[in-house]
Amino acid sequence: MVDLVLTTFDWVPEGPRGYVRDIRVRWALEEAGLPYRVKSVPFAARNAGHFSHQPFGQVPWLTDGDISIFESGAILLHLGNRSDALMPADPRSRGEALAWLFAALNSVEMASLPWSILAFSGDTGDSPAAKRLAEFLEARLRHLETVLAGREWLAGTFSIADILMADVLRLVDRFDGLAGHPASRGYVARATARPSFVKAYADQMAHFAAAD
Ligand SMILES: N[C@@H](CCC(=O)N[C@@H](CS)C(=O)NCC(=O)O)C(=O)O
Repeated sequence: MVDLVLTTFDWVPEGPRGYVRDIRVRWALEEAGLPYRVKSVPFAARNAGHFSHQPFGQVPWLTDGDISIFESGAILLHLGNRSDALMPADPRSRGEALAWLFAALNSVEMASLPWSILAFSGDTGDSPAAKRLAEFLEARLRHLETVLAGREWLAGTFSIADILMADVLRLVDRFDGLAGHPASRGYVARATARPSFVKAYADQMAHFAAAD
């Protein structure tokens, strides 16, 4: 009996394909070797049932039996507690993984997402607001580059912190924001070469293509 059910949209436009956040959950589930099913909700019409699982009408969410969890970070923490493949066992490294998981979301993605939205909409970055956002992100990336130059994975061994950080940086790299940050680029390449990411990516692309 498969208790883990990941819910994502039935379809999204081509632009975000490969970057929809259900990939973080697919990736973690594949790393952990946990069996799961994928369910779809309509992208076009979000109903009350959708909002009862994800209060912002977004995806992903995961159900584990009768537990329903939204927010990709919370979902990965839940899975990290279920599998040693996703979280180091010793308390010191576990603490590091937790800190980097929040850093990925609250220090790096917090800076990268507004920048990515502008890049995605084709903003050339000439306005004062766009320049300010680019500088804000650059400051985060500069410090992260120093960290990543000295280690293979954020908390010693590969963990959910790496899934989140690599996925956040992958979107920055898509718009060439990692130019001048070779260690960060190498980290993204290393993470996305993992068979679990390759499968998660292929599965997401196939899922959305099936609805075209
Ligand atoms: N903080 C949320 C963000 C979720 C999110 O932005 N989901 C996107 C897909 S990647 C979405 O549902 N977008 C549609 C919308 O915002 O209406 C998480 O990490 O789970």
